[in-house]
Amino acid sequence: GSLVIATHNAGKLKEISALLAPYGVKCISAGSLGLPEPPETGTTFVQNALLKARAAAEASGLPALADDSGLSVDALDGRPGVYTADWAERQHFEGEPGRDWYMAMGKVEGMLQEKGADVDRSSAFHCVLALAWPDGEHAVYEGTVPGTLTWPPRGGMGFGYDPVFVPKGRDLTFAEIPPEEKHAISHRADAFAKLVAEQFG
Ligand code: ITT
Repeated sequence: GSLVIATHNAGKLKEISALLAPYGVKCISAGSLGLPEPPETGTTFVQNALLKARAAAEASGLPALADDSGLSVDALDGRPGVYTADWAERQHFEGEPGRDWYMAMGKVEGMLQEKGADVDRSSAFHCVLALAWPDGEHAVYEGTVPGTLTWPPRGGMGFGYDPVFVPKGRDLTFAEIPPEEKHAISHRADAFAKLVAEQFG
């Protein structure tokens, strides 16, 4: 059937469409339906993912999938966390690729460097995928990938904070790893595997 992808982030939309491709689901973007973006008033990834999925399911009358994700830096007590997009001033990844994300990555790096040269650079990406149906039914799936932050940014693939995130066990950043490989290990892939096992298994 059809599924509304309740995101206005082009990078996420591309990844979610690729992850769903093998399952014969017709993806309709929230943007193409002109759905408004609800304010992300939650304080957790789960709350924000559910809020976005429910709003899209109600407005469209179709099942909807939302993704709330972000980067948690150990030495910064988990920040930026649910505020990861806000740190880039909520500019979306269109028109001027990299510009606002560069600023946000620099803000994280600046805060890390203030902690000293031997600061712990451990970090993790988190992703919550929420499915909501027009009748109010819903389901959530959580995924994570551990890694470390590097500076300066490296690589031109992916989106958002990918150029500064080195997944555990690798030397390359997410922006230097081809999409197929990122999709095998990412926080989004981890959450997606759980969704697939339950919904398409
Ligand atoms: P929607 O709410 O419309 O989906 P958003 O960009 O506002 O888009 P979030 O509130 O979930 O989404 O913010 C998550 C941010 O975390 C996102 O904008 C990226 O900067 C970052 N992020 C999430 N997943 C990422 C990934 O796989 N690679 C790099 N950065 C990622």
